[in-house]
Amino acid sequence: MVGLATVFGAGGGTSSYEEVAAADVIVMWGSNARNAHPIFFHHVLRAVDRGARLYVVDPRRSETAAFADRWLGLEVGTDIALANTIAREILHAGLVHPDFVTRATTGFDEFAASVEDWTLERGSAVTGVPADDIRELAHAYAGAGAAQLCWTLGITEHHNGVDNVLSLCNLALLTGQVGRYGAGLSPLRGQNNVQGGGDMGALPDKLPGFQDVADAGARSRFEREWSAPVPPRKGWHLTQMFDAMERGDLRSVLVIGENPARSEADVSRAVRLLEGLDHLVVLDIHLTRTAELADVVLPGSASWCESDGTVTNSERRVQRVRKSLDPPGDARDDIDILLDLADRLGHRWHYDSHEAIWDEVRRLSPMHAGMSWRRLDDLGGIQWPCPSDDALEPPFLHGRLWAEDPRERGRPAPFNVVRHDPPAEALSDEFPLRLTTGRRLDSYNTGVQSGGFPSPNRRGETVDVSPDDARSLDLADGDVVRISSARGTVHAPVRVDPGLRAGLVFMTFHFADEVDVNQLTIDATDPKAGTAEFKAAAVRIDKLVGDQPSPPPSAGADLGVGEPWT
Ligand SMILES: Nc1nc2c(c(=O)[nH]1)N[C@H]1C(S)=C(S)[C@@H](COP(=O)(O)OP(=O)(O)OC[C@H]3O[C@@H](n4cnc5c(=O)[nH]c(N)nc54)[C@H](O)[C@@H]3O)O[C@H]1N2
Ligand SMILES: Nc1nc2c(c(=O)[nH]1)N[C@H]1C(S)=C(S)[C@@H](COP(=O)(O)OP(=O)(O)OC[C@H]3O[C@@H](n4cnc5c(=O)[nH]c(N)nc54)[C@H](O)[C@@H]3O)O[C@H]1N2
Ligand SMILES: [Mo]
Repeated sequence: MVGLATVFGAGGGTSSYEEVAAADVIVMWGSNARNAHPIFFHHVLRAVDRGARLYVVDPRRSETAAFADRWLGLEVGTDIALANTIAREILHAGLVHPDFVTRATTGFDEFAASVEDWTLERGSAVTGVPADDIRELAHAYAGAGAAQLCWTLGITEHHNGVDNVLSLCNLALLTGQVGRYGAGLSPLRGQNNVQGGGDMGALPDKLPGFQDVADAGARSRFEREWSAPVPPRKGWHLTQMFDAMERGDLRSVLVIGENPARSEADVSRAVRLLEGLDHLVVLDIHLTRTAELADVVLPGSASWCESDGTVTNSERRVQRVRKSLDPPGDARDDIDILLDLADRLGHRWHYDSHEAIWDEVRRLSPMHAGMSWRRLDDLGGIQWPCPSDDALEPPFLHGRLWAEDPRERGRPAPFNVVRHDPPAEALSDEFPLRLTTGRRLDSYNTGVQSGGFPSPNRRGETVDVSPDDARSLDLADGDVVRISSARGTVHAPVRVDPGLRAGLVFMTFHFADEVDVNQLTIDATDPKAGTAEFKAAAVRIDKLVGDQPSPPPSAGADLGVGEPWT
């Protein structure tokens, strides 16, 4: 979102799902949507059924790549090299959209000069992708009537995630594949309401509606409504909070609906810092590993179907959720718990209803102003921006960039020079393998919400290795191995995956209570977005011989698709 905001001024996906289904070329870059965004992927497949070409850029031949016309299997962390090579090919093949570049962008000359070294040969050598495949993608993307470029964590979860995003934005600016029906940039959001969280100001430097805390005018509107001062100082990202704990500047933390004692990179450090806090409070619907470390647990908050409110999805569509079940036992709505907390802290927050809370959002966030609950009901959801009661939803963002009149066009979108920058941790003799981590279809994040009930297809954690590495390390399916990085060690059974290239290893973090994968990951973070490099650590694998620690029960025992997970 930081990258998109830098280029276009707004941190949201540009297109609606309907437009994805209408695109002629779709590039899924570092995104395994078949597993992680199945609803969105359904729209991709509708486009494919209509004859759209699908490209997948992923180091693994992922479940999504299985549907692709072409899979570009690059080395982990070489996305900028690939994007710059594609850009140079577009430039040299005369496929730039000259009108769009002249009218709507800045910094073209400097950018064009910066990619001049990225010949197909060099790009292919650095990324490991055949030159013909790079050329094909460049021509298909630039030549498409409407192309969608979609990405997720394979792009963002790197120490240079923002630069990765900027390198993709450059491709859209070169070719004019943005701001038109069907053409756009779609970063898919992770959790169901993570877009909504950002929209409501759950970012260190933003008030609701992406209004800057540094903007005195915006602050004073909130101060009037709230009768309280709004601090102008930028807050901390999650990763900065852990650094602040280490320095002793952060002593007390309230965690709401997050399990950092499992989900943080270099998690032993995270646990040590959480344990060292003066005061840790956890508000969750489950007793998580993080809750076990807490001084106070506020248990049994109501889950999404047990309360009212809104969620916002990846296409910026705000939809209502309604209470359909009573929460069990003493469980209460999260908002009621927060209102009580505010009360104890000496602030009187009073709302008659959930709708009254939403109406406050509409008064303070211009992009939500036209979304009354009534209209949300009538229309079944509305995309932002929706500034007034009669505003019709815009299907896509940044159409202004195509306007003839420079006043309507507004601020041009800058090209950004970005340089190839390999993963923070280089491979070495001690740690010669590249570990990347990610998701499966049938499990969810740290496993808190998916581990507690049986699923017919779920198998426990495995370490997926390439057939080449299995041969050289003398490993077979089910062999329990020790996986180590400079930070920690875990044990897991091997699964040989023909979709992996030599040197690449894959694990999930879904079974973290049995195999705590984030013991291995590195907390190198992007300075601009604060995102950790979950996608690239250096590890070694040792086969266990003789009397070695037995594998964690669920990890070893239920290897094999089709066996119930208990
Ligand atoms: N079933 C299921 N769905 C989920 C979730 C879940 O846990 N389970 N979690 C949700 C959340 S919070 C999120 S954020 C999303 C995440 O959704 P995705 O980002 O699609 O999920 P991941 O599997 O983490 O990573 C995507 C792909 O990035 C690739 N990758 C790794 N390194 C690189 C690289 O250097 N370059 C490129 N181009 N690709 C790379 C991996 O091989 C992987 O296939 O999913 C959401 N949906
Ligand atoms: N190795 C590795 N680690 C990763 C990643 C990776 O790709 N690889 N991905 C990272 C990413 S993208 C993400 S998003 C994080 C996810 O990391 P977390 O957010 O820490 O993991 P979850 O398991 O999704 O935890 C969500 C918690 O919210 C609680 N919850 C659910 N609904 C409600 C509710 O209505 N109210 C309250 N109060 N609580 C609720 C659940 O019980 C659960 O404990 O993990 C990160 N960690
Ligand atoms: Mo996520």
